[in-house]
Formats: sequence, structure tokens, C-alpha cells
Amino acid sequence: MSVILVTGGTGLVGKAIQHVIETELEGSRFGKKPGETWVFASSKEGDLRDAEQARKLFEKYKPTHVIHLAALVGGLFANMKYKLTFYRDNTLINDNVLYTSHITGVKKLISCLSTCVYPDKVEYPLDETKIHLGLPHESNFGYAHAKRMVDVANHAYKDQFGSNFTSAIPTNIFGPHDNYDLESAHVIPALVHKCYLAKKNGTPFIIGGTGKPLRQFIYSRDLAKLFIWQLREYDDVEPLILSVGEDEEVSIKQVADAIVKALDFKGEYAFDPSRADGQFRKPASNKKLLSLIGDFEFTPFEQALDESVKWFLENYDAART
Ligand code: NAP
Ligand code: GFB
Repeated sequence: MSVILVTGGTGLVGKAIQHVIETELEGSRFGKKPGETWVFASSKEGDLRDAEQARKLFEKYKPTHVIHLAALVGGLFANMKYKLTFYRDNTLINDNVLYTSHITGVKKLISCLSTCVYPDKVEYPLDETKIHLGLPHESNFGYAHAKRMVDVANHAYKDQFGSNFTSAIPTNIFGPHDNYDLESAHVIPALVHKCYLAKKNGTPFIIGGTGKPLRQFIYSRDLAKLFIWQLREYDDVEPLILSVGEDEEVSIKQVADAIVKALDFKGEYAFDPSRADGQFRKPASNKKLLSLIGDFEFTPFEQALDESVKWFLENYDAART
């Protein structure tokens, strides 16, 4: 019997893992295995910034495995505005989840980092050996440092207790059940929501920044499959980048054009260069992942965007807007 606890199980990534576990054939490559119980916990089940609530959550479900997604998460503008909050909340959450996993004897823990934790000035492409080789981009140094310390803690737990704790480093993620709040969202959900409102109200669609920065985007439902694979197959303490290839970089302008097309927006759209561009690029290599997983089909960006926009339009009233 295995109990897999997904902390942050009600967010963008958690909902994607739940979708894959519930739709893939039981026993298939990415399906639930016989004898597995999957638990998708929200903050209502316990505020993981609080050690006592973390302990109670683990006591309730007695997880044998943990996929740790819970975090204070936000896009560039939120990170720029609330650096201490992103640092402290995520530091508290991460310390409580790692420590509670240790004292309750969790067999395996995968924590979620992000490619934005990487040094801003480093030789590209980013790979798993470069996380600590310099300061992260100042726009999100609070969140980035909190996430980097998970890697430090994983090594310390492994060294002192032999814990099977590791981490995943996804690139920018998008998909159904995203956070579409105009101020705290990441770029794709923010622009989907903005374009939707521009179309509905007949107003201009304004994109922050110059549109020049480059990003890699992974569809949440593809990432979900990679997490399930990592849970079953990867037992190294070193982090593993979960991303599309470094040649899949797209500019923010290309993203905006794709959103205009997906929403069939006919109005005018413009850029607001008074808003920050953030990090210019953070190209991550997925070579290590592909060398381990063998074949993996990423969903084409346009198809993933269409599915995400469709979900948004069908669930607007229930979405986090
Ligand atoms: P999300 O949609 O904002 O979901 C966050 C999840 O964490 C929700 O289930 C939320 O619960 C939970 N949570 C937040 N604060 C909590 C607390 N104090 N105690 C317990 N649970 C709490 O985030 P996401 O995009 O799915 O992110 C999942 C993971 O991926 C995070 O670790 C994030 O750092 C990482 N990541 C995200 C991106 C991206 O582009 N989205 C990129 C790289 C890495 P409620 O629903 O109750 O609020
Ligand atoms: O997804 P995003 O907010 O975060 O992307 P980062 C920011 C890029 O999109 C910048 C442009 O170049 C912005 O100028 N952009 C244009 C917008 N319009 C908008 C908009 O309305 N909202 C947003 N959010 N961006 C984040 C980190 O960096 O990467 C987080 O700050 C997290 O910690 C995330 O790790 C994955 O990719 O710049």
C-alpha cells in the first residue's frame, strides 16, 4: 500500500497530476498503480507555514510518498512586490514539509523548484549543476532563495539521515486551473484573462514590458506525467529539470500573438514598456531528463494553449480571477 500526498494539490500543477492519475489507465505508464491512494491537499487541509498543521496533515494521511507543490506562487510583478513574503512563506512551508516528511518516515519526497531559481548571470543553457553558481535575478530573489534552500536541505537530509528527498525544476508552466488574477498571475494566464476582457469590453489588450524576453513553457498536463514518472523512477538527490527543450524558447510577443489567435481577438493590442521585462531569458536544458525517460511527447504549444483557453472560457466563474 502506498499513500502519495500531493501538497498544493488544488493548484495548477496539482490539478494536472489529479487529471492524469484519474484519466490514464490504471497500471499504465502514467496511471495510478494498484494499491496506491492519491491525496490532493489544499491549504484548507492545513496551512503548511504552521508546523503543527503540517504534522496534523501527515498524521491524518500517513503518506509513504510526497510530491511537494504547496507554495506561495506568483508571476514577475507579484514577486517584485512581495520579496520577503515569498521568501518567508515558502521557507516556512518547505522546512515544515521536509522536516515532517523526515520525522514521519516518508519513503520518498519530491519538492518543486523552478528555473527562475537559477543565477541570472550564468553560462547557458541552464542545467542541474548550475543552481548555486551566482545570484538569481533580483526580480524574484526572495522566492528563488527559498526554493534554492530546498536543494541544500535535500542534500543535508540525505547526508545526515540517508533520506530519499529530491526535487524537480520545472520551467514556466501553464494549463487548466491556473491562477488568472491580473496582478499575481504568470504571463500566460494573465494575458489570456486580459485578452478575454479586452474582447468582452471592446478595450485595447495591453501586454506588460517590451515583449522581447524569451521563455520556455511546459503544459501542466505534460509536467504532471513527468512528476509521476519521477516519483516512480528517479531516486537521486540531485534536482531534475522538467522542461521542454532549450530550442523551444518563445518571446512574450509570440505568446501574445498566440493568445490573440486562440481567443480570436480582433481589437488592437499594444505593449506597455513602463512595466518590467524581468529576466531576459532562462533557457534550461532537458537533456538529463530525456537521457533518463527515453521517449516523451510534449504537447505542441498551440494545442496546449487552445486546451487551456477552452478550460478558462468554460470555467470563468469558478476560475481564480
Ligand atoms: P498554484 O496554482 O498557486 O497552487 C498553489 C498550491 O499550493 C495550492 O494548492 C494552494 O492551496 C497551496 N498552498 C499555497 N499556500 C499554502 C500554504 N500556506 N499551506 C498549504 N498549501 C498552500 O501554484 P502552481 O503553479 O500549481 O505551483 C505548484 C508548484 O510549482 C509550486 O511549488 C511552484 O513554486 C512551482 N512552479 C510553478 C511554476 C508556474 O509557472 N506556475 C513554474 C515553476 C515552478 P489553496 O488552493 O488552498 O490556495
Ligand atoms: O510568468 P511571468 O510573470 O514570470 O512572465 P517570469 C513575466 C514576463 O511576461 C515578463 C511579461 O517579461 C513580463 O514583462 N508580461 C507581459 C507579463 N504582460 C504580463 C502580465 O500581464 N503578467 C505577467 N506576469 N507578465 C517568474 C518568477 O518569472 O517565473 C516566478 O517571478 C516563477 O518566481 C515563474 O518562478 C515561473 O518567467 O518572468
